[in-house]
Amino acid sequence: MNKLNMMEQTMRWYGPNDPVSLWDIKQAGCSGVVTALHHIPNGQVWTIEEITKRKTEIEAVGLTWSVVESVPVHEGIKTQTGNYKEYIENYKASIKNLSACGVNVVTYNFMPVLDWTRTDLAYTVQDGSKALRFEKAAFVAFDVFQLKRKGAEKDYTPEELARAEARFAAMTDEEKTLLQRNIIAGLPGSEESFTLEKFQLALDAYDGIDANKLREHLIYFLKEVIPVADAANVKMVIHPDDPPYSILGLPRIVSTAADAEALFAAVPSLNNGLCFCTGSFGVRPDNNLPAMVKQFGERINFIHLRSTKRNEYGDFYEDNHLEGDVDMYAVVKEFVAVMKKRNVSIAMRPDHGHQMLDDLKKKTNPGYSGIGRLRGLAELRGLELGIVRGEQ
Ligand code: DNO
Repeated sequence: MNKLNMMEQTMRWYGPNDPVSLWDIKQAGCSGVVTALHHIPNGQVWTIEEITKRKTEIEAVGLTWSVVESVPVHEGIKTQTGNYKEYIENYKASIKNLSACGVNVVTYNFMPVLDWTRTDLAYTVQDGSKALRFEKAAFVAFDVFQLKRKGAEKDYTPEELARAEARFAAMTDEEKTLLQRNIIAGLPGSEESFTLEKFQLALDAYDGIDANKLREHLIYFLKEVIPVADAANVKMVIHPDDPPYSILGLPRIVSTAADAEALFAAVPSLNNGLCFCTGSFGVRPDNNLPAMVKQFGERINFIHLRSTKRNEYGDFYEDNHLEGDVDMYAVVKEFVAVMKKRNVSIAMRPDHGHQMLDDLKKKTNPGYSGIGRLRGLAELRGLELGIVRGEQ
């Protein structure tokens, strides 16, 4: 078997404070780690010294720093305000420094204000494990009754508003506080955390920035940084919006195949690539995931494998990796074909996992407990091996 054409198995590691250790990741069977220098403030340069320190730590247990997730894009770059030109220069310097240290895949996203968003971080599923969930009625309740965003009602149907009102009326004060915290206090990996007042200010910064304008800003950023990535042999991969549609009146521009096409048409270099997150894209029934893998195969340089289960109200929860709405078999089969054609191995990580077994007694990073991800990884590696061997 040609090992080169199999996915490189990795897990995200949040650094020295992560309750899941590098040894845990190694014992899960990974060869690589996905991490970031979370202690460096957004917008500042990642120095060679800091990168080397982290890299040495990872290599000490025999793992590789395969992918950076993420070098965050400062809000100033997204809104093109303040010192954004300086932040772009700093971003370029970080790309060069990462390359000098041999770290050549860099993830980022361009979601305004919030990174990934959920309303419930401990949704108990049928087997007693806990999953992350986005409940539309709770989200609308936050927007309309807690944040009291001006004009929010206009973004929802009368049915959605009625459901949100009933949902909010039935919540205890404790539940209301928790809901607000889940949405704005920052999930692991998000580089921002807000109070309600600061949150409104952050939203206000997008007054007058619609999807077209935001896309212009992203393309401007890409035209600046991709030539640097080209020279440094760094693959930039953008993570899709999660959930993949506009929220809180904010534009979101990496939700569909057409969105991705627009970015690649504007900046054709293959280093302008995609982090293919099945859990994010998969929330939309109009995204055909295997077809998207085929279409963007030459630009996908990092893979997040996860499945969600949606209902008719716009809610979704994170299902087991081989269940839910994502046809994981078809997606992995398409990736096997892509890697064979390109003769490469693309890094993947089991994206999120349920809190289960012994982890239910521990404090874990929502979505990033050890055992749930180990279950996901074990299932996914078996799936891939079955496909590859079946095709021999
Ligand atoms: C959530 C993650 C995201 C992702 C960023 C990439 O679990 O997939 O936070 O890291 O959007 O920049």
